[in-house]
Amino acid sequence: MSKPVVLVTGANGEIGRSLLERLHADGYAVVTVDLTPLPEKYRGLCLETYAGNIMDRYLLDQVAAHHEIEVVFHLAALLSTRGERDPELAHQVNVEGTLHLLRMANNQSQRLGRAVRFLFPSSIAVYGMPDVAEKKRVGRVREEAWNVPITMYGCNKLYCEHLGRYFTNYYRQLGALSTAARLDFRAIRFPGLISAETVPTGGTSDFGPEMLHAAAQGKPYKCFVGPEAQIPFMAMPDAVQSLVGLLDADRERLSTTVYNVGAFSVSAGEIAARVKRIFPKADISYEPDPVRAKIVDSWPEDLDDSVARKDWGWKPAYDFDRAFDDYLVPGIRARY
Ligand code: AKB
Repeated sequence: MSKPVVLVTGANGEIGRSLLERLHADGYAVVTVDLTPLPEKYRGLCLETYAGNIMDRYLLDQVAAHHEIEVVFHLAALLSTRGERDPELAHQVNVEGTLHLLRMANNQSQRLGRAVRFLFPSSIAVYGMPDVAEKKRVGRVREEAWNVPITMYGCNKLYCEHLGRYFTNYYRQLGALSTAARLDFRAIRFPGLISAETVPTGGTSDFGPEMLHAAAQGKPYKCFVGPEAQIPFMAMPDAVQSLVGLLDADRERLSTTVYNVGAFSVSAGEIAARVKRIFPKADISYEPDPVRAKIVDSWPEDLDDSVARKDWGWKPAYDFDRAFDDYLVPGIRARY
């Protein structure tokens, strides 16, 4: 039997690289699209790699024509800080790009006569807490609360969650194709992610991974938020596990299309203290950027992921201690 084909966009990014290793190990045939060519190490894990833009509909049609894609992981996006620097571009990439992928996956579902599963990384950026006092008072947020983002990226992610739900349940509900197979959209709202392999670019939760990677390289780090700024974080293996866990979940067990996933919630100061325990010479100082700090303050302190736990058995393997002791420190020491 041939292996199911999985398309991964943004495969050369932070989540993408770790996900490729997992999909390859799980026996999928992986096809990738990314603006930049994949390094040799990752190309070897793929059936085919395309260097190109998700805004290029011709490229996507070509990819779909050559492969019977059964699963899409649409990871390509402009993150929150980058998005504030160029909001129109963020809208194009994050919303129009996602629309292209949804259209492609839906056409593919009709061609195959069954639902293509479409996995979408959403974010804590869809939430908008009015101020730090309210953020502290609320603590863990549920999916349906505080959906008033203050960044273009957050607005884009929230709208794309709705687009995915629409494509899954209502796409062309009045047309001749109203009974044709539709795609099966599943989204995860990620906290800030920390990887031992890669440093993210253009995000606002980047202070966590940047602090650690700078210290490991003996470089000074000026943190763009104050030590008290707190959001939830997750180690990359848990992020990959959550995507694969949701992919594998039976449709009947899913009560919604969008799920929070949590792991641990820590402040910038707690991360800095932890980093200094490992790298005692780490030179970490604080130079808060008022806008980036405000964005972090608008994100919840923690996520209520009880629906994901109940529906598809989500459970993180890494708390703060284990993330550092068993994953980040060994990985980062091997890397630098
Ligand atoms: C960002 O900082 O933009 C992302 C996110 C929280 O989704 N890492």
